[in-house]
Amino acid sequence: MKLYQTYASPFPSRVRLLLYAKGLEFEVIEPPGFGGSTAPKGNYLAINPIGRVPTLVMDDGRVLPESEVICEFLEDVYPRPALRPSDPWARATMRLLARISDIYLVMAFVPLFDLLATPRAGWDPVVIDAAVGEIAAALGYLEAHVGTEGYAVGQALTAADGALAPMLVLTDEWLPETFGVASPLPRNPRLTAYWRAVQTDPLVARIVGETRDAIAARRRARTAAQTT
Ligand SMILES: N[C@@H](CCC(=O)N[C@@H](CS)C(=O)NCC(=O)O)C(=O)O
Repeated sequence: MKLYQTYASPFPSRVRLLLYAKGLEFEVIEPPGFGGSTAPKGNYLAINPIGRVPTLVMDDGRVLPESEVICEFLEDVYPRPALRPSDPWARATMRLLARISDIYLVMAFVPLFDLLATPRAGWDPVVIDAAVGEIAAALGYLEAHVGTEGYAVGQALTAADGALAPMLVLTDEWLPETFGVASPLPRNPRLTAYWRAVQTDPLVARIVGETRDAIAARRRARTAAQTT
């Protein structure tokens, strides 16, 4: 299997969590034109015309984009260890948390990602404040459903943890470091307790560490570009 992806991106990270958990071997390919690079995406668009990461390519050449669909596929084909609860309510909660993250939390970050492509001096505080407000609202939606027993759902790792953990790195670390604003996470006691607890899971810690390292590398690259 090949996974086209970048380490700083939240969507591929949730797929890596499943691949790690299930002990599957895969080759990582980082396509051009991501992470602030203006390089053309080139041949990658022939593999995934959507032009986003991740994309899973099977050994027989079959291509599967979209992180949620990839995770469901991996769960169907490699059911052990299970990262999808068997109880229907727990399973629905897992999907709900991932969906809230994708639709509300990730989308709230988009105006901030867009600012990164522009000089810092021109960053509009109104845009930043509005985005932080949307992020805070999305955290409130997660707060209403996140688990209280150490994981997003119940007492075991599920795909929802792969959706939430990289987004909480962005929320609690990248957002304050990049824009000089307070993290809105502490206003949500359940989510805060979840975030502290889930990082003790070694597989979550692995994708969190990879996300942090990739964000730091991008920050160094951006700083170097601005000072040259
Ligand atoms: N719905 C897609 C979203 C994937 C997505 O938006 N990925 C971002 C990176 S996290 C991306 O590729 N953005 C386009 C770009 O960076 O050029 C999924 O779940 O896989």
